[in-house]
Amino acid sequence: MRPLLDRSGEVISAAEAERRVLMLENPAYPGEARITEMLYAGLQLLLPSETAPCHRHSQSALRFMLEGKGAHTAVDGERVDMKPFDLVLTPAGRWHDHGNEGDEAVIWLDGLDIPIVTAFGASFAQSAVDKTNTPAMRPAGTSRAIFGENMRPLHQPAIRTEAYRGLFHYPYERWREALKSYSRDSEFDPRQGFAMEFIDPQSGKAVLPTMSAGVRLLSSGSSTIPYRTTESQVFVGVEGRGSIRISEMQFDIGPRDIVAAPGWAKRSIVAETDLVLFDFSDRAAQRQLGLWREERVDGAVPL
Ligand code: 1HN
Repeated sequence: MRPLLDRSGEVISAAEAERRVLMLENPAYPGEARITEMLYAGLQLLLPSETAPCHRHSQSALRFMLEGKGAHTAVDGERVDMKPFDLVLTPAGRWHDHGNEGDEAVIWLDGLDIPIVTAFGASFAQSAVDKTNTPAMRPAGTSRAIFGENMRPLHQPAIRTEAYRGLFHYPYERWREALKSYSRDSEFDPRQGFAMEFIDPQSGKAVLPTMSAGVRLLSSGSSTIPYRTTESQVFVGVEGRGSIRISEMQFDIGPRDIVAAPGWAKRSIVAETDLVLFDFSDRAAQRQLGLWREERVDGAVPL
């Protein structure tokens, strides 16, 4: 994808595009901007001094940073600096904009629930009136400082009427430390590896109403057994090398490579070296609708 992204930076500016994103379209759904049945993914490029103007929409989004320094995202006017392999959320209905004040090109993966929102006919979007970026409404890092310590305020204001209050930045250095400690302290899950899910600390549930996100570690030489679930997943390589087998196909994966698995396809992972992967999926949406299933150990389909 890298040469195509470089080329996109030459042919269109972020301002012209609103968002300069190469959509990762699954050839099974031509023209539909889907990477799986119910997920959208794209690669967004922001060049030095570019901004992506402020807007909001009924789709929820997550950003998984891939490369470059100096970019930020603001959610309802609170900025976070985005570093490689940080997870940043822009929940449905929240104003958000991006900027790159550094001197390097910045690239991240956008994961959105567009096909889900489209299926329900519930798509809405709005530009900020003056198209300028949201003013800084509270100091950078406020949300992490409040919600990043396993605490939540007793007083919970009506969430739609005020600026977003919740965790929306999960830095690489913090989640990597958690994953390391978990893997040292726990038994290897033969179907998932050492896998952890990001949560919304206020509810203990998935980070977004429609999308779940997580990370996993497989140590060098280890592998998982074929496993299937109704959720579709988009995997992103973070550290190390290995491969992901989906049904009868095998894909190599290394840092920043992206592999998509459709729902109910068998997945297994092989780690050639210590392998760290990020993934996001539609598990949260399926759980809310009572649809999520996984194959039982005996191979039976649970209804
Ligand atoms: C969007 O708002 C972003 O905010 C990226 O960076 C990709 C694709 C479709 C609809 C909205 C962004 C998007 C998007």
